[in-house]
Amino acid sequence: MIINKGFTQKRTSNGRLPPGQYETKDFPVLSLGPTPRVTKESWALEVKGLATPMKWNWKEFTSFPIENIKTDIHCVTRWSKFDTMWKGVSIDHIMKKAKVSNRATHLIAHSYDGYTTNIPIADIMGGKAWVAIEYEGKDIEADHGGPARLFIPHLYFWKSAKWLKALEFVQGDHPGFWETRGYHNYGDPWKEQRYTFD
Ligand SMILES: Nc1nc2c(c(=O)[nH]1)N[C@H]1C(S)=C(S)[C@@H](COP(=O)(O)O)O[C@H]1N2
Ligand SMILES: [Mo]
Repeated sequence: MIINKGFTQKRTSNGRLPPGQYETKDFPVLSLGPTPRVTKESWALEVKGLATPMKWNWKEFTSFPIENIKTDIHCVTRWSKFDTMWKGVSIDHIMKKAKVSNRATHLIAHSYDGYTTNIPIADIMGGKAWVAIEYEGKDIEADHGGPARLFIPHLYFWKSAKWLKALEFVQGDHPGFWETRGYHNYGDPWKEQRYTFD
């Protein structure tokens, strides 16, 4: 067996960084408008569409099983951040609670600032997506989507809707805010799906 050490090392250090990305230790804020004022007291999460309609307040929602997630995140503006730590409720759990119909093919996430984004159901099931309620052991800062944001780390970060208000399960694909304004419909960082025709 031949082990080429240089090659192995290069692969290891690059293996984490998707093409066209650089690593940052900062946590930039990217929002389309001002940060909406959403408190834990005023926050609620609704489930609608092809599911049993549900609405949970903060206390109800945070009584669901909370998972720890440690993973890298990738923003379309080319920064990646390694080993970020989050706590959240899995979308699997939410889908089970709301008895989401198997006719649903996509999720539309709705936010308190009017933002929307679309994700295929396959990308939110099987421990791939959460409603995050903590970042690095603390409440999520308002600018980063607190009290609760969607968290789908295997896709570019614009799919992780901040100030999450509702999860709508639908049949068929309905592009969201950025997806109708030039961003890629799916957004896989490893395939560099940044813009519509990538
Ligand atoms: N509700 C809402 N969610 C949003 C956005 C937004 O403007 N509103 N911006 C998106 C974009 S374009 C990115 S890159 C990430 C940025 O998250 P951050 O500000 O925590 O870094 O949030 C996404 N989620
Ligand atoms: Mo973004």
